[in-house]
Amino acid sequence: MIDSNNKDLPLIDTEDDTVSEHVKISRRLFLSGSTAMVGAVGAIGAGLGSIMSSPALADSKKGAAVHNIKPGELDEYYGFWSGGHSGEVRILGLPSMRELMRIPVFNIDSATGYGISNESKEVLNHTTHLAGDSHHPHMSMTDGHYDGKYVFINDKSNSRVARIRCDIMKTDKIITIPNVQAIHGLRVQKVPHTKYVFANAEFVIPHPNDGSNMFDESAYYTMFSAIDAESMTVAWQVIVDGNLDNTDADYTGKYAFSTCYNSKDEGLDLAGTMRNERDHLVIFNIENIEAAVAAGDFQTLPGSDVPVVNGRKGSKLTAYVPVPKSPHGINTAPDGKYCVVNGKLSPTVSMLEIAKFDDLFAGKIEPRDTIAAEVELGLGPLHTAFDGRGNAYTTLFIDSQICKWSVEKAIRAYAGEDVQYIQQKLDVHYQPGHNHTTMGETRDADGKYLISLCKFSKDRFLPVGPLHPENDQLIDISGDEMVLIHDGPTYAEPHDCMIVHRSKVKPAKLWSRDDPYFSSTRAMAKKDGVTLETDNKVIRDGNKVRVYMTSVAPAYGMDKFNVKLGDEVTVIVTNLDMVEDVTHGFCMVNHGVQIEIGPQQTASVTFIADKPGVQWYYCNWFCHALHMEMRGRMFVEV
Ligand code: CUK
Ligand code: CUA
Repeated sequence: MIDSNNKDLPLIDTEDDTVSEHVKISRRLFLSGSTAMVGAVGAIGAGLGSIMSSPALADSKKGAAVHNIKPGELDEYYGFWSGGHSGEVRILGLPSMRELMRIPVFNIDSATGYGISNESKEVLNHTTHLAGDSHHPHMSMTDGHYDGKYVFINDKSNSRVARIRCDIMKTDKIITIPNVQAIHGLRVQKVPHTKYVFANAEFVIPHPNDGSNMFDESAYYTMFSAIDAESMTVAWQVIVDGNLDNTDADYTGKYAFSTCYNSKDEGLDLAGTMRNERDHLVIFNIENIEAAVAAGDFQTLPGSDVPVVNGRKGSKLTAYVPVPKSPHGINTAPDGKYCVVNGKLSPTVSMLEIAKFDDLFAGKIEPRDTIAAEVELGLGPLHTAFDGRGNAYTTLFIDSQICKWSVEKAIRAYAGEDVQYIQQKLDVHYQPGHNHTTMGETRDADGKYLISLCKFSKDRFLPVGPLHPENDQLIDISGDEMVLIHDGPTYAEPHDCMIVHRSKVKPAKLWSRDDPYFSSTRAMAKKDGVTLETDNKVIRDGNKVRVYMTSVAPAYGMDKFNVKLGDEVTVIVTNLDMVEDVTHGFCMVNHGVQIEIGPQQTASVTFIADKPGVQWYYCNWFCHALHMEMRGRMFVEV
């Protein structure tokens, strides 16, 4: 998002006393506030008169895509939504926009016991923070197609990357990226398969960051990281010049690229980061980087053994292509020919021809020779999506519009031909960041729907207090003309989403009894001589008590057990139900203990028995007509 640069700038005219009357705020008023913001940012609105009006398409054909999915019918697509600073990931069905599931990732979740159960604490590495700022969910790929295996997501606020297993739809690994602060841009290697997850760290910090050189800004830098997708360890890091923002990869497997602002390192304040007329796209040559690491041409930094290579300007591992002002989104077209850099503080997007990158690294051409087109679209271009039919869709944050444009015509216009490359501008409500087409980040872009993730909903929904939902709008792009078909309120800024055809995802209906998610718990039971599937037993080990029980709706295998005041109690529940959708819970009243136990799952939770007497526990997931009766007593002896 535009976070670090524009957060202090007013988006609405607060002097106007009609502003507080929520439902009366007109789009016109909203936009006049935005215009003030343009002025504050700088003279970026100049010379745009010719493209500010929407070219109407007299003979346009509207698409036939629908939003309405009848009760009992299933959606065609899974949408994986970032939960922004809620720290979670959400699954929506498209086109209905129904929310299907929430996956806690960096946050605590009392419904599933994520952050409470021992298994989830292991995922969270026991020490990491139960807060997060998730931005970019991306599914693993094979040969440029989604493979339905994992979804990866970053946490900007605690510099982490998480992996979600798409069979159980649970977070199974989280790592903290060393040597950097604020992991923002994240994408996967598309070809030949997702060996690496690429992650940008946004903020520059001094090295070493031990307090010895805080004020020496020449010692500041940030890094690009490649994470091994299977082992979830950092394979290597690349030092760059400037601040990294977003990233994407190509369809050959050779290159990844990141938008990079403040690349002359001119400033750490708002004015400084916006000073350059041109910033950069940094291209990472994966083969060259791997070769440098293999040859031992790297350093390590204190506290980590990750190989760190030098990719500053002039290095053969990277190339810096100058592009207009504070580029933000970077998006590879599904045909693999171009990547589009979105100017943010410039009305332009730049298209780079990926086939020329080999020559660039061979020194045969200059960086700017890779530019296939650089065209003006409107104010505040942030992200671009593709329909697989040669059209691109760019969000215009300041204009509150989606601009649909022809890739081929943009190239011709840039070459000097008098051709209108803008096909249509559609008002969205309001201030869009990312936008996404169905399957549009893969070779399989099918051009059916476009999602516009709008940062402000303003007057679009019933007011719910000073905090408003965002507005995720569904747009039919199956015809020649974009048609807005649904407003979807969402909570806490989903920066990004991705839309996957349902044929690509095969979630499990029951847990597998040997699922690695609870392998540590199984190992503990084995040590205790307990068979999880049959035993109901209390094991005492000093002041540690392990209570093993089964559950079959509507009863726990044990409706009472005894402990002593002050014991550390671990309750391990194995759900023997084989019926899809019969999930049990375990909640110990007054102890902050709540966990989910899905069908055929084992889950455990540890707490201190710090209250004497009778302590009731009960099942908190509705499982049976006698669900309310699924309960028991812990007797705490003094
Ligand atoms: S970012 Cu928020 S609108 Cu974090 Cu992908 Cu562009
Ligand atoms: Cu078991 Cu409700």
